[in-house]
Amino acid sequence: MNSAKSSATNVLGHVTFLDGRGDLPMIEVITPWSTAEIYLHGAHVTHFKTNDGHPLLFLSQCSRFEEGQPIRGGIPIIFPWFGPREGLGQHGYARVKAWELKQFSIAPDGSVRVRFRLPDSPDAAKFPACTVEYVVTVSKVLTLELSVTNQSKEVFTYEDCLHTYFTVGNIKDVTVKGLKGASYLDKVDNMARKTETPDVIRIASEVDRTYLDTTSAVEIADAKLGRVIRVEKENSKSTVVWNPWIAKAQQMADYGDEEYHEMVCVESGNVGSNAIKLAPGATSMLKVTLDSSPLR
Ligand code: TA6
Repeated sequence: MNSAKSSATNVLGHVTFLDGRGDLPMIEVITPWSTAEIYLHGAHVTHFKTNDGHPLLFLSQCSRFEEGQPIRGGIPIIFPWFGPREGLGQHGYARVKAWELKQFSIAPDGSVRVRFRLPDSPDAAKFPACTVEYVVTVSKVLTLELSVTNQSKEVFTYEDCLHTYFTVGNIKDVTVKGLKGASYLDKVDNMARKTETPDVIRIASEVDRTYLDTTSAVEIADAKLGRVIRVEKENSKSTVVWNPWIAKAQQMADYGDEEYHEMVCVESGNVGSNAIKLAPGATSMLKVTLDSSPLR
């Protein structure tokens, strides 16, 4: 049972600090338009729902909520590398660290802004010194801003990605639009480089594609839930589309065997050849805005 530790509120917006799943500290946000949940573990947004809509984010029923383990679903923060790295594990260390809550504010209209900072750690010491902050703004839409400042005297080359899991009614009734003409690496075909030719992507098997040099917004049209999810991004040249399908779903202990029917990842960042090369003293910010509207 969640136990409220403290809270702050104004006439329209509310922020409550709770013990979440696994007794990990969690922030519950209520605004006039929406609700959200954010864990300090990984600064991980696990829930966002507008008052008149269906939850936007998929969260596996089998997810772990424990130190050192990533949460399966919501919006994992991938930094400073994407994918596997020799001797260092998968998808960087940011998503399994306890981030520091630096500030939160409730605007007069009731929208809520929460700012986190990634603390130093032995993992971070293997990379050039940097300051990493993450700002989550909850209103009618969900806005995410991941900022990296290079505090070292050398160029810092890193990958970043907001690895967002979206809830869908049935994956077979979903189309993903916005990537036509983009070049991608196909992980289910030995990373073969291909070009997206159809107007929309339909998913009827495992899909794991890293689209490169694309700054386009992406729309997920969901016929069963009757909505379109829009993923807008700034300072992002890569988009990853992933659904594990049957075999991969069965291989993941923290993911239900049948959950592939009800989710799709559309991830926004800068990976591979799009990695960020950050000059000493410079700052780079990845911004993603998530919104949904009725399917016309
Ligand atoms: O973003 C797609 C991907 O790289 C897939 O290949 C799959 O590994 C997925 O990320 C999830 O990775 P994780 O380490 O969270 O199990």
